[in-house]
Amino acid sequence: MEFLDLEASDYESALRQARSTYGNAVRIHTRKDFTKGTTLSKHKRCRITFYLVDQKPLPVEQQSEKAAAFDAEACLQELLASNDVPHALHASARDRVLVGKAGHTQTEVEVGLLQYLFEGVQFEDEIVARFAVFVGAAGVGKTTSLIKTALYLRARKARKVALLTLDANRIGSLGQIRQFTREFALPLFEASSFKALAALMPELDAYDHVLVDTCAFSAKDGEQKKLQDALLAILCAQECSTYLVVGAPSKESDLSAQLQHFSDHRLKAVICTKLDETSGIGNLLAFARQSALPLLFLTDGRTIPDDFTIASASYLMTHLKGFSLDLSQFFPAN
Ligand SMILES: Nc1nc2c(ncn2[C@@H]2O[C@H](COP(=O)(O)OP(=O)(O)O)[C@@H](O)[C@H]2O)c(=O)[nH]1
Ligand SMILES: [Mg+2]
Repeated sequence: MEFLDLEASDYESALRQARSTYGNAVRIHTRKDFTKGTTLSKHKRCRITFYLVDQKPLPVEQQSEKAAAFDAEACLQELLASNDVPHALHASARDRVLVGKAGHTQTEVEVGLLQYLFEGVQFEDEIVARFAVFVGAAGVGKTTSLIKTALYLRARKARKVALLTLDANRIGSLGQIRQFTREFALPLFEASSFKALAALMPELDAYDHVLVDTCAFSAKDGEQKKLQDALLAILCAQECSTYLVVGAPSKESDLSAQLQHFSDHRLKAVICTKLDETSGIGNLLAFARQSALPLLFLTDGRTIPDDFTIASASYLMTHLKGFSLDLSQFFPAN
């Protein structure tokens, strides 16, 4: 299959341009939103990667044969597989989508599956609490997302934001967050003891939001984990929300294991990273529904601050594969 790229000012324009050249044969593979230009004159761009499906018109008699021969079951199975929907859900998806009558059309199958996939998936678009703690497995993208979130709150919401790391004992991670905060001129506070945290509290009062970076300790790091949990308890006695950061390429069972692992924290919402590295979002949607936690932010690349967006059904739909419908019509872009 050949993939084509096209860049425009936004997703809708890119899609329109692709359609004006290739008609309804266009199927979106991935979408990338980014900004171009210098600090003084930045403008938003969107690059779509798409492929074409065979749209040769059939003679009228073949068209009706084809319509009669449309295999709804096979179509559904293909969509479930190409979007990495967990196998455990295939039977319930089939029951929901193909229920009621024989001879479903392709549109009915696709609309039914969309409804099934997004049913119960909740979204949130704001950080309200003063302390926002990011927890999640090592390497999932907590620190990177923390910086992107801080820049988003500062630039788009005009909030006064500081970063606080409780990960101050590990030289590598401390170096990384110091470098980022220097580069983006964000205030950074470091605390790895009660005394240090207590001393910082009056200064932290000056900020609308303090975003808190943590370290993912395993069971064998018992003492360090206890200390971090105790420091977090001090913050959570204040106005505090905890966000679980997960990676989109993980299987639904691994995502659920992460949820279990961090269940001691009262989780407010999920931030999902690495959408650019996943082959399908079925696992993520299944997890979002099953966890009953809203999705807050999504990231789809390493670039700070560009590869970051507020979670929405319209954005996630651009990561679905194999649909013939124009998915942009289902959920207008934010
Ligand atoms: N491809 C991709 N890489 C990411 C994304 N977010 C973070 N990363 C990379 O993942 C690695 C670990 O990120 P980091 O923020 O240090 O993870 P942490 O250990 O959870 O704090 C780094 O190399 C990041 O550049 C993303 O959305 N997409
Ligand atoms: Mg980190």
